[in-house]
Amino acid sequence: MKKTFVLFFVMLCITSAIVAQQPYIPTAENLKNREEFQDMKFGVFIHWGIYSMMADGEWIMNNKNIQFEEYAKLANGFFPTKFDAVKWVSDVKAAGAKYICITSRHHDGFSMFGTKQSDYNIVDATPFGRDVIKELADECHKQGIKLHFYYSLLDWKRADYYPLGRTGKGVGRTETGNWESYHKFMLGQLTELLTNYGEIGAIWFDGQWDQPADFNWRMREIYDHIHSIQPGCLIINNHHLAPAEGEDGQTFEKDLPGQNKSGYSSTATIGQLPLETCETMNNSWGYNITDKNYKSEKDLIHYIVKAAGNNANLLMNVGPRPDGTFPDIAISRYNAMGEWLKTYGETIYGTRGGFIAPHDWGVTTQKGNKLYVHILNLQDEALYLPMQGKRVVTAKMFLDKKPVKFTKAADGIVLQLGILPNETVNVVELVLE
Ligand code: FHN
Repeated sequence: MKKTFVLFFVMLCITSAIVAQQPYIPTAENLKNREEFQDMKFGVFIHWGIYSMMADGEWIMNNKNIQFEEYAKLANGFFPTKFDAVKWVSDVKAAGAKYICITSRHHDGFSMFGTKQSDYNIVDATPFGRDVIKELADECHKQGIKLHFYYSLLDWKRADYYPLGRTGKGVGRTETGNWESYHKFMLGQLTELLTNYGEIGAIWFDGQWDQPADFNWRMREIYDHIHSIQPGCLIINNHHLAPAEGEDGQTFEKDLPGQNKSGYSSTATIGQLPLETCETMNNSWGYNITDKNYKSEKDLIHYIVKAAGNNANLLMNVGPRPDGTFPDIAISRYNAMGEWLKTYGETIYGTRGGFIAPHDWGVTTQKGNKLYVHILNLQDEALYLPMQGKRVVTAKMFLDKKPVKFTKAADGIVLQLGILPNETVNVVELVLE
């Protein structure tokens, strides 16, 4: 009897291991969505939650060691009188962005959508009582903006998020929880997010880094669950690592792919999946009333160009105020990006990183037989381009279509610009044979 049981147990382990190792085969719809995702090039990231009321970023609960029972009372005062999904989506469109990624639940554990898995959510726990995610989803579908959900894997409130991770140690959780219950809670919420809000472009996970590297999050089960509900939904996990089986995209936090200025990306080797870089417009994700350190219009435009030249999308963040409005300065910066994209969108949307690698002077993007040379920083009136055996038929300034002279050089050409480039971005359009 004992022998049979041991044999059964061993077989079960082997079967589970085999099942767990099955390669993920994305559906045709998923592959198509990956292409469309890459074509969109620009998205707006939204960090909004009850933390916005304290106007000091989304980590305030952890940073100030606010006890979770006390923090939860913030929900009683959350009433964003000016929240207007129509205005948000219109602002996003004016920015030239094609998708929104919004925090459905951040590390504080508060759900910004109507969930039946816990009453700690915007519908049940605030006097506002409206499902803002539903209103946003409806408006996104109406205005043709794709919707992605940020979803925190870690939770600073729930007792069943146990073992506790390396953050949120001072928020007063003392109970020892039960991971199975937390896992079920997450699956339940993901089911809701993928059934109650129409087609979802992506689930964007965050927080895996809270647990040790060998911790078993059972991510593959979570990924398969998502794909069983919406096979076309992309899965992106901001784990700061190389992509894992079951994922559909790779994001880099505050870094272009291959860089590690942020310190997050040291082990994030570039994989084969569609790429994205997420960045703050000032230095904060959630609303921070004292953070006026906004990037300039020029820097933001350069960032979208550099992302595209690095074959990545840009996901540029805004932290709405507690009343539900975007800070004025954020709107004005987004508008500037949108204005630039009205003229130069053709050189960004639908492109892929050009075959000429990014340089200090700028980057290239490519679509069909056109190569767009984005000059961002050049101290000369001429520019050498290594053409890797490709023949250039014509070269002209993208803006006014004036021809640009070029001469042949070893393994490439030299563009004779005739002036020092002085636009925010000087784009030369090359037609290749
Ligand atoms: O801790 C979060 C942070 O609050 C924010 O959501 C960013 C967005 O990329 N991700 C985490 C830090 O890696």
